[in-house]
Amino acid sequence: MSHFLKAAVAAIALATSSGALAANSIPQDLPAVDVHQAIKDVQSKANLSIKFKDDDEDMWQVAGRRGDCEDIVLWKRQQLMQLGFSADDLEVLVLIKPKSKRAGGVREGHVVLRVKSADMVMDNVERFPMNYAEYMKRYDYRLVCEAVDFRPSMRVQDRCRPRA
Ligand SMILES: [Ca+2]
Repeated sequence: MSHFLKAAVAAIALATSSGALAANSIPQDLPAVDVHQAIKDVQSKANLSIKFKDDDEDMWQVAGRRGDCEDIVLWKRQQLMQLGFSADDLEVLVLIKPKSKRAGGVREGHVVLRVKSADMVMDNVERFPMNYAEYMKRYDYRLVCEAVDFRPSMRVQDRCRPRA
């Protein structure tokens, strides 16, 4: 399926599941794709349904009703893939603040989801997705790597794809 078509199907699936569009009223001509709306909807669904709860062991698992930043990212990634976004379009980014204090010998890091095709970042502390460049600038983050291995317990560096 082409990216365009997948995104269109995703937009329809989301509209249908949220009750905004009855299944029998899907038009024959596909509507203008609103990938941004789909991303926004997943973001707000996560904000409403998942309660932030930190874990000391840095375990990566798809959030249920609770989770921390990486768990919520995995949940959003799963949701977007169910809506037709491709795995290649969804980057799990590990970030760090250059000046953050060390806590227990480890500098405070953060994990966010970037949707490459829309150039948007989804962060659990934000109400809405943000443009990637604006986001990085606002928070003064440094990109550590893109995580590509999501098994529950691993060292961060073992999760990462080397970046060119
Ligand atoms: Ca976790």
